[in-house]
Amino acid sequence: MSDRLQSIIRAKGPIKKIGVVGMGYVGIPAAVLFADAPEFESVLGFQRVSASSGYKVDMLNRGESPLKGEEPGLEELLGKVVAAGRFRCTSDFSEVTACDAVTLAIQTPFKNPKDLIPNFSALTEGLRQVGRHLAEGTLVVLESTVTPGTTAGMAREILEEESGLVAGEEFCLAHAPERVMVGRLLRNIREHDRIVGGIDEVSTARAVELYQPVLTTGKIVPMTATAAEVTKTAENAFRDLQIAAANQLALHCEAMGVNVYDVRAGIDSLKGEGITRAILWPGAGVGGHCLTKDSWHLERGAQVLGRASLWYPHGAESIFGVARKINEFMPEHMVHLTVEGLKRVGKSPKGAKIALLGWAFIQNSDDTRNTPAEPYFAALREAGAEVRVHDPFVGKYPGIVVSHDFEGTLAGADAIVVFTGHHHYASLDPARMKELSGREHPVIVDGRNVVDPDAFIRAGFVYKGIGRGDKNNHPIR
Ligand code: SAJ
Repeated sequence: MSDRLQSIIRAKGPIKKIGVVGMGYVGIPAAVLFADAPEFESVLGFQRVSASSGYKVDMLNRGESPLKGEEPGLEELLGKVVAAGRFRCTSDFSEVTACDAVTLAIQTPFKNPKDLIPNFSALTEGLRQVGRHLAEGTLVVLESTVTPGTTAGMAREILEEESGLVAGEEFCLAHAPERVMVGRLLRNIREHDRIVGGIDEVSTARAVELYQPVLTTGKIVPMTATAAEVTKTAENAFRDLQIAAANQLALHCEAMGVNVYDVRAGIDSLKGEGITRAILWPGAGVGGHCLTKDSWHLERGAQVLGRASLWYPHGAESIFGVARKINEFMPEHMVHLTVEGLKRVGKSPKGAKIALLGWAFIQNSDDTRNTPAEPYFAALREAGAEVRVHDPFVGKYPGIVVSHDFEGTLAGADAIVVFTGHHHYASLDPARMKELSGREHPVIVDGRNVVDPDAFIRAGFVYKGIGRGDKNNHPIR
């Protein structure tokens, strides 16, 4: 515990002015919630004037949210705090000096999913900007998802280098990972428990002071900065692992001629004190910007921070890495099911017309980040098929024509493949779809358990479904 930092904080008094760097879907709700808390005086939103995001500064200062999609309560709250003069957006980072606390909510994608090297360039730039104008006694908090070791490592080094101040002695430093989800940004910040981890106890206490006022039902969960980084990456790695376990079980059930959904219901029936199975759902793959990268952040953290070499039983690969491989295999398996289905009616993918239903990575959303449909689309195109994409929520996607014309997409289709569980696909009519396809035995590949196999088999379809070992070799009607 640094007495020096403790006395600096005491002399500075309670947090009043807050800066939030990065006006995105993490920073904006955080900023307006801080601005609405009576414990604080004012909030500055910092946004660099980049080609892609510079427009947000004026938009936010007009009280308009630049975020797409429905975010209950956000626009009203933004208008309220702007009108009250409690929130302002700026691109002038020199105003950081006046802040008692500064949070950084800057995205940390992978340069490309193949090499799994995080792209920290935007975060690094934000840290340099904050460091250059950092005043003694300020609390700096990273909210971005980072590789464990980053806060007490790279972030600390940059802030100290730029400010000439010493973290833990002259300023506070912490990690408080965001748990926002599109469509419930404000609710998640208020209601989810908040992991808050400082590089030392004074920093943790100062960060608790910052976040406590914005929580309603959420509780603060204090720990060290590195433990907070591990928590964030691991909570998503565990979800990815659970999904991978369901996917591996589905593949086994296909091999054993069993319906994985019967097995899933059976496993789920085991209940009682202290018993958990939490079996999730098998499917066509795992997309999004969380689960596809956080396991690799966790692995990298273990490698970077792990002082001794990592020990796995008999040199085995990390279970989180294996889980990623299984989930990334599922789109390949969808290709396999499509090819097998076509083969049953004497066709090959070459020259086949495929109707791909669903491009968004998650049901009833337009979010397409890391969609598992993309590797499927590329593989089938590579095999010489014509793939037409339908998605009622997705407007456009680079290099892909996404149609909203369901019947047009199905016209002449040799195979119809469900990739996303949009509610539009929950009540598909086999007779109508067969008619639209114009084929005697069209193939239906169900990646999200949305169709009734028997209804489609009776209508003359060749059915293939993830985990449907009980149906995948049915006699063709
Ligand atoms: N998926 C499955 N089977 C499942 C659940 C999901 O295949 O049983 C697939 C989805 O189709 C999608 C991908 O996994 O392609 C991710 O789905 P998700 O429900 O995990 O949604 P995300 O990626 O938006 O995850 C976010 C995360 N939230 C944050 O990082 C703050 C995650 O921690 C949450 O658990 C998740 O939302 C949630 O529960 O909604």
